[in-house]
Amino acid sequence: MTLLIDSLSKVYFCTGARNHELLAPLSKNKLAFEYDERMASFKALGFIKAQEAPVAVCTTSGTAVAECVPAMLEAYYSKLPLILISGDRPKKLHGTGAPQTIEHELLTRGSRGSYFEMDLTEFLEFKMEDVEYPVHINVLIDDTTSHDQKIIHHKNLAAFRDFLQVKKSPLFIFSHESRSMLPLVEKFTALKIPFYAESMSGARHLSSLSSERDLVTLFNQGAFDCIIRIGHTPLTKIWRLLERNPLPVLNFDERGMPGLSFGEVLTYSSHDLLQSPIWWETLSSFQTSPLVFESKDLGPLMEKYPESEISLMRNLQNELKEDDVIYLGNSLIIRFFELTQAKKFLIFGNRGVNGIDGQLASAIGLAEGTKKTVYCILGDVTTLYDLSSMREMPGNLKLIIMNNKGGRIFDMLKLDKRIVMEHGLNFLDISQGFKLKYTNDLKELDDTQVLELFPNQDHTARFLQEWNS
Ligand SMILES: Cc1ncc(C[n+]2csc(CCOP(=O)(O)OP(=O)(O)O)c2C)c(N)n1
Repeated sequence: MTLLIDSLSKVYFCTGARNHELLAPLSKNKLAFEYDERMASFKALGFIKAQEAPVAVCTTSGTAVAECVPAMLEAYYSKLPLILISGDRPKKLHGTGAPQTIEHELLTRGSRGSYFEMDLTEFLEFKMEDVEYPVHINVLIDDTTSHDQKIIHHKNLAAFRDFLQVKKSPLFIFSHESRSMLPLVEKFTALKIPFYAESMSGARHLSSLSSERDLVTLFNQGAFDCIIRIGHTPLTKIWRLLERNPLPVLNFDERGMPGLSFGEVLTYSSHDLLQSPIWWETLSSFQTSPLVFESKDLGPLMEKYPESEISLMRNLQNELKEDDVIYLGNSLIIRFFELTQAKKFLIFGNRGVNGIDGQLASAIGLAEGTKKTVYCILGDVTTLYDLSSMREMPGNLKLIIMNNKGGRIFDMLKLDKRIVMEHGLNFLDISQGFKLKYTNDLKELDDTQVLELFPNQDHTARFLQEWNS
């Protein structure tokens, strides 16, 4: 019996970071690269019909797996040999709210004949014996280090007082919640305690740490002796670093989730904290010294690399007004927006499990629910994923596409070039086909419905290299 990784008539490989480790072993088969899992899994069904042989679709974690369920259902009721291979996060992160971590096993119940869960080594040796099609193989890929820290749930704010009692230099992070966190952060600023507020918190403009770069530098220098996170699972890189270099973490999370494999949790929202005397008393009696560090300024690099994606994002923000409603997509979009944000905006996005699916549709719903203009900023791959939503865009929605010609987050993560899915497409014809007014000139933003910007990849790469050095 041959190994699964050698025996497939075709693999539709859907791009993602979590399943990236599966790319090299699956490369012995005929490969097709895809970004849309729903489409890829239906293509697999067609290929099965033509070849009468098993075909696999390989996906990253999160909603990417859910997108394969329609094709799995069709395969189940048609008895077709479809194989869904999903890359997953390690078991210790399941149920914690860690980024892009959901219960894959639950998703294919009712649409599969067999289910297997295994680690990477077992996957490399897996032989398809006694399986009922369609099959779901979930591969747990562990890139964390092991430590003996635990998850502790507390019931009341006395735990906050106890936690802070022995700490000298905490880092406060305000991430995001189902509502704006601005009221809490506004009051917090008066305490003069250093903090980092992400864009999605609604209070980015107040953040005492102005860039994630400063935050990471300080973290790596050991400037913090603990992290206090308010809101849902943060976007910042610090959060991923913590899984490898654990510090004591206290979370105020309205969902009651640690977002990591360890940490203390209090099920409180920012609204609860705003009204809690213990929270304010504990903070006002806390002595902290100001952080001493040299903050780097973006200005000179923006002048030097005016066509970088970061510079284009800042130019775009200059055109927007305070309190404008912004919808942010993945992946560099939200990072570069946060990097360059100085104004107060009302910011929305889908940060629960970070899927790139349905982003334009969510922005359309947002626009349908408000009288204000919604500025939806998406990457090109994210826009391509949701093209049918362009058919009917409300008049108060402006779609701004940052077309860097592929999923450039994977370039930044230094992953296999093939999963960037570099392309030369633009959105002119499709916009006009849907009768949407199109421009690629930022100055015409007021008078258009689709604005497409084309960053210069070389400028972006050099900018980031110098910024991070
Ligand atoms: C449904 C789903 N499939 C796959 C992914 C993995 N993924 C994260 S970012 C990304 C590419 C996004 O590309 P683009 O929209 O062009 O933004 P850029 O990376 O260039 O900023 C992909 C495929 C995901 N998050 N969600």
